[in-house]
Amino acid sequence: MDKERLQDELRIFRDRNFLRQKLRSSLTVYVLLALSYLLIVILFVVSLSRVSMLSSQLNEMRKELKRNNSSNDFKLFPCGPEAREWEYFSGKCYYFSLHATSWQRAKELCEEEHSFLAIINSHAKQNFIMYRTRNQRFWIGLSDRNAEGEWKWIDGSDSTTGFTYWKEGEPNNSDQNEDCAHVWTYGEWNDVHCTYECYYICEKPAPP
Ligand code: MFU
Ligand code: CA
Repeated sequence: MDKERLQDELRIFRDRNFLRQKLRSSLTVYVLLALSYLLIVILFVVSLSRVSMLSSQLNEMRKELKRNNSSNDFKLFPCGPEAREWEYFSGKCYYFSLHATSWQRAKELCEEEHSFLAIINSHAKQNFIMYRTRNQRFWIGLSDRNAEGEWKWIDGSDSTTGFTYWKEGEPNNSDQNEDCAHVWTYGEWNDVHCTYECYYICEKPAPP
């Protein structure tokens, strides 16, 4: 009788022990799992921050490169590396249009680009424009549309007192209706009707 009880108790003890051990081992597994999750999260956060650090460094390098490039390009393109259709000459920037239009429209198109129809006030400038226009008709900022025979530059300055380069026999106000000036063969100036369609030259100061 006593022996049986003893065996029973022994079995219960063994069972309990078994349970305790099982509990302990599964606890260890959970703790290990939690630790590895934690480790993964930490690794993830660390690598994320590293990646974002590297990408911001890369961005800085890119910006620096761009700054260097564009400051170098300013040597080649004094009118701005982003505005290469503007040509530099003696402190000014010039745009030679690719389309022909009326004098008034040309004036407006230059103004839309913060510039004005070219004013030719020196031999050097006249030569530059002659080489560049190659006998094609290009509007310049000269007209007598306010008072017949009083040729004025677009900035209001009188043209008769300064530099002129009229073709021989011009301005002739042909048909009594020629109030706008353009450069023509060998860059010489002629007056034509303002609605005639010519290419045009815009001018503006070069950026500092
Ligand atoms: C000349 C110019 C006119 C016009 C005509 C075709 O007149 O003065 O402005 O261009 O040639 C004969
Ligand atoms: Ca004429």
